[in-house]
Amino acid sequence: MLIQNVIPYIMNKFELPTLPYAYNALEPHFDEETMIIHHQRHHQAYVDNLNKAIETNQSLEQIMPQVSKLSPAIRNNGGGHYNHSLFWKILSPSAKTEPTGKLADEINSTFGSLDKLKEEINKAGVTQFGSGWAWLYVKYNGTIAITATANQDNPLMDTQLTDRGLPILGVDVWEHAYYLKYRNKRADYLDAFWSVLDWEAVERNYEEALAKIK
Ligand code: MN3
Repeated sequence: MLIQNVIPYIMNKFELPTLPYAYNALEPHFDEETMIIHHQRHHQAYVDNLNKAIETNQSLEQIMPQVSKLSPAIRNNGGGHYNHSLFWKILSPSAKTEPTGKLADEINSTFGSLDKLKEEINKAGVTQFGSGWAWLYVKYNGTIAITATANQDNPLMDTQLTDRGLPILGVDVWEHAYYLKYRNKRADYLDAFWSVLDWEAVERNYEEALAKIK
């Protein structure tokens, strides 16, 4: 009996990351109940279903760029695990509210201002039809850009015909991310997102992305 309990555990390569803050830490912007369900049920389900579908020992970063050759279950659940892991890491109850340094300069030269960037990401999120994500990502030429993807796709995936690169900021616009508190008002949820987005984490992602494409 024991071995049957041990083997599935060993085969579970991917694990739900622990949140670096309490479920109620992002109140009142992101409510506790949504955070609990989003993390413990939605993200956990992506992890569990990815573990059932996975056939390789590769990392998520290795899987994403060749996802077109793999099963839809790996695309959907691998994307779900990757996207949510990034999402939790860029949120914080003590969020740094503005970027500084090189990323701030890049945002100003690309979009004109931080407010303009927020406007563009909000627009990408609101106009994404159905479920998906809005992204700020680093293109392989080192510039930054905004896009939106459907379902659990992301700019790393080779299923993306355009807008490919390394995500540094992602905002979940699936209804499960906001419906309990914001009902059908996705725009209000996107406005609230900026209050809990930690620009320090985005800056770290930006530096890491630049180092990877060098
Ligand atoms: Mn989600």
